[in-house]
Amino acid sequence: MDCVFCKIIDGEIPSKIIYEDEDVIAFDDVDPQAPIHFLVIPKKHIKSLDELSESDSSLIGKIFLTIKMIAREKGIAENGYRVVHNIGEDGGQSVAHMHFHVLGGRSLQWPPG
Ligand code: DGP
Repeated sequence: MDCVFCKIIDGEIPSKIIYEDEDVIAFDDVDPQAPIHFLVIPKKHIKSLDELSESDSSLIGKIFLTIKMIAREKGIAENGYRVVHNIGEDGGQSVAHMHFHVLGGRSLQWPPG
């Protein structure tokens, strides 16, 4: 499958991996939009949450617990941070493998563009 994030999972494309287990992987975004900007993704190729099924519910829980763990490790939990999941064309999704952006380390503006 021609998926850039599957290639990161397989080690075909190098990345700065922060955390990895049998189900999820987290790595720094190549185009950071904040002092801390990493992505948490499932190893299973799922396009977005729009394609989730009941059997993925524990996987989603694991992704969010991974976000919490890394945010604490990186020291952004106290001041706060943002989790973003872009879905489809209007959502601004450019990589068709479900990923959660985690942004922190500065005050973030709202609303997004
Ligand atoms: P989105 O627009 O929500 O689909 O975000 C995709 C993000 O993925 C974007 O912030 C840049 C990041 N990205 C794309 N290709 C690579 C890559 O090869 N390595 C890393 N580390 N990040 C990538």
